[in-house]
Amino acid sequence: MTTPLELQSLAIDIAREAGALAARRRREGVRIAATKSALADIVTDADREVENLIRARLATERPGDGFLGEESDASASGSGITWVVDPIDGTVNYAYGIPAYAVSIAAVSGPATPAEWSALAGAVFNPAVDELFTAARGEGAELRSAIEGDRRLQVAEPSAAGALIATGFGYDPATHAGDLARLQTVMPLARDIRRIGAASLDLTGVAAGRIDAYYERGLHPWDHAAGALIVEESGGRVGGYAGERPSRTMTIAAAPEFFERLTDVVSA
Ligand code: LIP
Repeated sequence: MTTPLELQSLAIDIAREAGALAARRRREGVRIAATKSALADIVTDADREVENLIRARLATERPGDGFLGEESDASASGSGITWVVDPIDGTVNYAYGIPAYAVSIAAVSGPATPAEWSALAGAVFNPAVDELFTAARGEGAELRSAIEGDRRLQVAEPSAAGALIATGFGYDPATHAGDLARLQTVMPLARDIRRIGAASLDLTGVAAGRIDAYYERGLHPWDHAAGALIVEESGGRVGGYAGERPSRTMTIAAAPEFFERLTDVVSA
């Protein structure tokens, strides 16, 4: 039986190789290959190329595992392990040249749905700033950063000044009114709001104590699979509406006490 630490090691190795490819293609110039759910929901040639690299590496290293990625068809697992992959999370940032995008790779066991899976290992790598966030179930989480060095990750409860809260808005303009109304209900808890544009970096920001909390409606499984494990292994909580697992309906992450307060407000 492969251990979480062994799965983490493979996730790290592949995330770094995939991140180097994404950064190289960014330097060469990014081409929008297509739009998906809305005009603003873009996919670049690099998204597809990076996912192909990740998929090929996993097929070689772990041929019996399943795959659930943003840009290609899912494949069922024969081993009980499925890899949940966002090749370039923060695609719009990537296309605009904003250095806030990440390769997000998670290994989960059980059914390949956020409501049922058990995340075992995760790696979120932002090649633009050479920052790697990782976790293995039961082994804690860490940051390996060219900016601030290496450290174990630990969430933090907000100060009396209020919480620094990150959120996001979907690609479909029809969802913006509801998202803005929800933001109005959250603002009394906040000292300020951040909109980073990559769910995996929002989640790892919570794990690192760089932001106090994150919530967003409309995420896909690959957006939160790795980052959610990294938050949990940093002592934080991740969920959906009150008592639910994170899902497309809602994803919430924070330190334990504030998680309860924010979930109550978001769920009201
Ligand atoms: C993005 C998320 C972000 C969300 C965007 C989009 P993508 O994922 O990371 O948090 O606000 O709408 O879903 O499309 O860049 O992989």
